[in-house]
Amino acid sequence: MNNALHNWDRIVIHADMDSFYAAVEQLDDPGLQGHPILVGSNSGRGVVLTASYEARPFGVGSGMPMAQAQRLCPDALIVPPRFKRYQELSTIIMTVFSDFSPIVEPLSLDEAFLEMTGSEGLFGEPKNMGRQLKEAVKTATQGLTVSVGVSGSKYVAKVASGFAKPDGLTVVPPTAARRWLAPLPVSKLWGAGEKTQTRFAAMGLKTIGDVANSNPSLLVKQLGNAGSHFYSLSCAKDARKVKSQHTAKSIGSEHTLDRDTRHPREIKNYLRRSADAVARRLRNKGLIAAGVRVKLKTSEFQLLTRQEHFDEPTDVADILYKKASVLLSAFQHSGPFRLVGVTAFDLRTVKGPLQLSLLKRDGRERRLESTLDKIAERFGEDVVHRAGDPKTTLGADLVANLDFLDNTEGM
Ligand code: TTP
Ligand code: MG
Repeated sequence: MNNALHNWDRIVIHADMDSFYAAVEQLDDPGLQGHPILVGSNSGRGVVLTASYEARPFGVGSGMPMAQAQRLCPDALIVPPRFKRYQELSTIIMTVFSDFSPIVEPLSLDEAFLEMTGSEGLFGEPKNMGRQLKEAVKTATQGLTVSVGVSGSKYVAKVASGFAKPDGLTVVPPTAARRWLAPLPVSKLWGAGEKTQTRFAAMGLKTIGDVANSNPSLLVKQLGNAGSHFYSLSCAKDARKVKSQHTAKSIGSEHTLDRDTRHPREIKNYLRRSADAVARRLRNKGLIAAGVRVKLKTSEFQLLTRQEHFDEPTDVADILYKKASVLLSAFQHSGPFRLVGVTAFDLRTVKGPLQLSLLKRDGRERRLESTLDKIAERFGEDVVHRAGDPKTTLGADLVANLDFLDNTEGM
């Protein structure tokens, strides 16, 4: 890692699954592999959602009326879509992406940008990042291929991912980007629809290089603000950031009691219930928490909180509870209290390499809790109790129970 890397101020990946719906159908039914297939409804006015790569040489593709596609490619098998299954695989793919970067911007079910700047230490040079990502997607999905573009901006990475489909890997170093774009047609300029393409043609501009070498003020005159946008893109200038999806900042569960209490044992029972609920929701969302906060409200409605970080993030209720119990003894106020709550904060996704050791260490407790999750999912939370669960002794005292997920707070 090496001199070549000095030219990379930024590293952006664009990843796009190959003929996604069709590839999923071929994955699940090996009988379809190697055959031209069209995913879509066979009914009179159905359209093709996507065509497998075996069908594409016949000129069929997304959006085409099914009847027309059948005429062009009579051997193609028509497969009705199974959206739930595509969603399932999309979740797997997006999880893989989040193993590679904390900043992932999904564009659709099968496509996302990944901000990879600064991750050379983990994945090596840009080409290696792309290779490893492709491999990880294939392994996680048991066979699907993704095409990957790696460059120094979103725009060039996006064009690059489409350059060598299917199963492509195209790396365009930022210093070579302008040269690399130059021979491509103006239709590859992001946002250039048919109308704009006609305008470019009228100006005698056929390739992206033609646009880059043209007079920018003339472009603005002809195309308005869009003119300067296209000019920047043609020069491989695109400073847009990869915008990661919003994730919850905290997950909490609290209980308002109908009889105020000052007994630590009673309060701890509520902490235990809240910790169980919070941990279950963390696991459902594939998140781990780096910190936990205990919240108490006094009879006079005074709100008190204590919080602390863990050595390592967790989604294990027992660990949340033990830390919450320690925090409880740090409160100066002796009650009585009318509300008890536990909140997990500083949340991260569970799948990063950092977490492997943690999951192993807490393996037994996690497995137990995951089993409880499944039982709760099937039969309702109320059937799941640990020994000493407050439900059995305090159930009647419980009047309100609020589980929340907060996207806004910054505590
Ligand atoms: P795309 O990524 O545009 O196409 P694709 O993955 O099928 O093929 P490529 O290898 O060229 O990327 O879209 C992803 C999925 O979205 C696609 O498999 C089907 C669905 N889709 C529609 O339902 N309607 C459409 O018009 C398009 C373009 C896609
Ligand atoms: Mg795709």
